Amino acid sequence: RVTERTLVLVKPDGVERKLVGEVISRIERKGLDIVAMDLRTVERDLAAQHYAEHDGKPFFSSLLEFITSGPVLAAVVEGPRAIAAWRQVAGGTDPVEKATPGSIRGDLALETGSNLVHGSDSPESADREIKLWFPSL
Ligand code: DAT
Ligand code: MG
Repeated sequence: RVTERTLVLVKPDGVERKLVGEVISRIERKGLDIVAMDLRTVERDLAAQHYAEHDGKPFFSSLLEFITSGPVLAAVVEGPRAIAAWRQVAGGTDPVEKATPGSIRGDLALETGSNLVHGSDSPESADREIKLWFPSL
């Protein structure tokens, strides 16, 4: 499969800090296409399903607290190798230790718990997350 889709989120810290335009700009500058986009406040149930792989980890409850704390921008983004391409643009999970300069997290975030953006980590995750967030697609 040449063309992939991935789920992108601008998390509540990114919306609060008015970085939605910055993130959209980086999606576009990378050459990726925006297929769907929606600003919404996340219910706890959706948050728990979205982050189900982290259920039981020490940071799980604070993660749910954080992701439901304000509006998020959710988008489906498409292009060749979109999943890896977006993970590269976003940067590694820890904005200081893992995210490279030039990435969103590397440039603009400081803490793992508030690292601005999400991107699906595999084709299976992308399918699952897109169905969860955009069931009509
Ligand atoms: P990513 O968002 O890069 O896919 P992940 O799926 O491992 O990272 O974790 C999801 C989110 O959970 C991550 O963006 C921030 C939070 N998180 C992960 N590990 C954490 C940790 N050790 N302490 C606090 N928050 C953490
Ligand atoms: Mg992840």
